Order: sequence, then C-alpha cells, then structure tokens
Amino acid sequence: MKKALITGITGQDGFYLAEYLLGLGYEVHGLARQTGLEHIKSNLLQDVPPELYQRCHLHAVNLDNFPGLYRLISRTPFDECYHLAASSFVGERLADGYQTIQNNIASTHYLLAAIQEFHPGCRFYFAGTSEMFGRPGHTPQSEDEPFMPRSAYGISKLAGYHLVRNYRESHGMFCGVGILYNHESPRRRPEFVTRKITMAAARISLEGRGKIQLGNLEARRDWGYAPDYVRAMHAILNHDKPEDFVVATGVLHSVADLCEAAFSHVGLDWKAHVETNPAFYRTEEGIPLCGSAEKIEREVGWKPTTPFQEMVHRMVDADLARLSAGR
Ligand code: G4F
Repeated sequence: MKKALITGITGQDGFYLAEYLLGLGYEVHGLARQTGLEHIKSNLLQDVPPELYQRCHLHAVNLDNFPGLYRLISRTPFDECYHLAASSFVGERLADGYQTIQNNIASTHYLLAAIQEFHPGCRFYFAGTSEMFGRPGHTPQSEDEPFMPRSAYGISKLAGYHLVRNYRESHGMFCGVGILYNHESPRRRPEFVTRKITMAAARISLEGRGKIQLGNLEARRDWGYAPDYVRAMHAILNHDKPEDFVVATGVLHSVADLCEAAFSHVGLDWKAHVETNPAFYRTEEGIPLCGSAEKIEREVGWKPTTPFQEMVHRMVDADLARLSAGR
C-alpha cells in the first residue's frame, strides 16, 4: 500500500486530495496545525465529514517546527509527499506579506531537506500557482512563460519553486510542480470571490432580499473545479519524469459572469443584488491570467471535466443545503 503525506490536509485541496488518494487505496497521512485538528475533533470545520479524516493518520506538526517535521518524516517511509500548505490570500499589500513570504519559503525548504535526508526516493509535489506569472507577456501562459510575480504570495511561491527545482536538478529528487490556476468548490473559503458570491446568492434566495458588495466586476480569471485539479496533482507525481505542468481550463470568465451564473441558478437577477465597493478593488489587477493545459493533456492525459456553469451551480446548491440545515 502506497503511503502519502499531505501538508495542508484541512484545506480545500487537502480534503479533495485525501479523498481521492484514499479511493485509490493509499495510506494517507496529513499535517495540520493543532487548531485544525481540534476543529476536526470538535466537528467545527464547516461541512467536513469527520469520517474522511478518521480514515487518515493526522499529525499535529506545524511546518515551522523543523525538529517535529524531521521526527515525523524520519519515522514513516512515505512514497509521495504533496506540499499544499501555504498562506494563500493574494489581496494584501506587499508590505503586509512578510509572514507569507517567510513561512511559505521556510516550510518548503524544511520539508525538502527532511525528505532528502530520510527518503530521497519519495516523490515530492509542489503546489505552484499562476500568481508566479504575475504580469505575463503572453496569453494563454504555458510552462515557458517567464515568471514575474506581483504579490507577496506569488513571490513566496516562486522562491519555493526554485528550491524545488534545485532539489530536482542538484539532488536528483523526483519533484513535480503543478502551476495551478484558480480552482474552486463548495469547500472554498468565503473570502475568495467565487464562494462569497455563491453564499450570497443562496442566502438572498432563502431570505427573499439582500445585497452583496464586490470589487471589480470586470476582473477575469481562469476558474476550474478543485476536485479536477487534485487528479492533476496525482498524475504529475505518477508521470515517468519529474516536470512542471500548467493546470488550467484555458477559459476566462469575469466576476460579473460568476454573479450571473450564481444568481440566475436561484431565479434572481444579479444586478438587483450586487453593489460595488472600492474597498474590494485590487491595486494590482493586471492582465488576466489564463493558462494553457496543452502539455499536461498531451503528456499525462489530464483534462478538466467540470465546466464553469456547472461548478458554480454545485457551489450554490451546497450553500443552499448548508443554510437550509441551519449551518
Ligand atoms: O477569489 P480571489 O480573491 O482569488 P485570487 O486573488 O485570484 O487568488 C486565488 O487564485 C490564485 C491563482 O490560483 C491563487 F494563487 C490564490 O492562492 C487564490 O487561490 O479573486 C479573484 C478575482 C480578483 O480579480 C479580484 O479582484 O475577483 C476579484 N474580486 C472582485 N470582487 C474580488 C472581489 N475578490 C475578492 N476576494 N472579493 C471581492 O469582493
């Protein structure tokens, strides 16, 4: 039985990846903060079926606890490690991103060092992001696009990417990188725009009135479905060569399109319920990031399967079910 370690197992991607790997017969281990584990035990994580985590081996080790990480990794011969944990909110000023940069780089370095020391044959997946491209010169972006990050998050991920590349090239480790574009689901945290909108559409349809305040309605993103994207992570680590892959849909939609898809699903006209507020505008919006997934489709056979409209409808339905159950 293959053993996998997932950092960030209580997050959106960690949840879907754990579910997917368990389905493939893996023994799944997860790292989480002590608070995350307490939330699982007290059933405080919204809508997370505790049965899933009961089937995993959970370890309360913070990624900044190098001795704890070393101890854990020295004891278990993992076959695959998926490094998903990171501070990931983009909408912050660079000056406020000190912790993001520090934590995201150090955790990646600690993990790589421990794995190289104890299980150099363990395959390592690094969660890269389209934010590493920042302000690209071409659309859609492929793996050859020069990196030009514009946020603390993008800068921290790019530094992590270079660490990973170095362990691959200088130490011969099997390190695969997924450069993931926005990916959403009913488990997305409510501060991201997709979930903010689907929760509002569900709430307003149940209450019969209400408004939501948003930033730039013309902002566009390449939005995919998170359960599709965790399949890509596994495929990247099970490819015959360790490489970098863009994981994207190649289709752009605007925030206004999101509103239309969510509100029309519950029979409402979004224009009657959406207001704009400059507080939610970004100073650095730039050129919309749109990825080309040609390489991963050609070399690994991965394709997204869930279209934008269907994803938004699933998110609204899940929010309706949750609100109707009083959660
Ligand atoms: O949902 P968002 O906050 O996601 P963003 O900034 O694109 O970041 C996400 O995707 C990245 C790429 O995969 C990841 F690296 C990152 O970790 C994260 O998962 O914002 C999406 C768009 C932006 O253009 C923003 O300006 O929506 C626009 N927007 C408009 N009104 C808003 C709002 N975003 C938020 N969060 N809240 C609003 O009211």
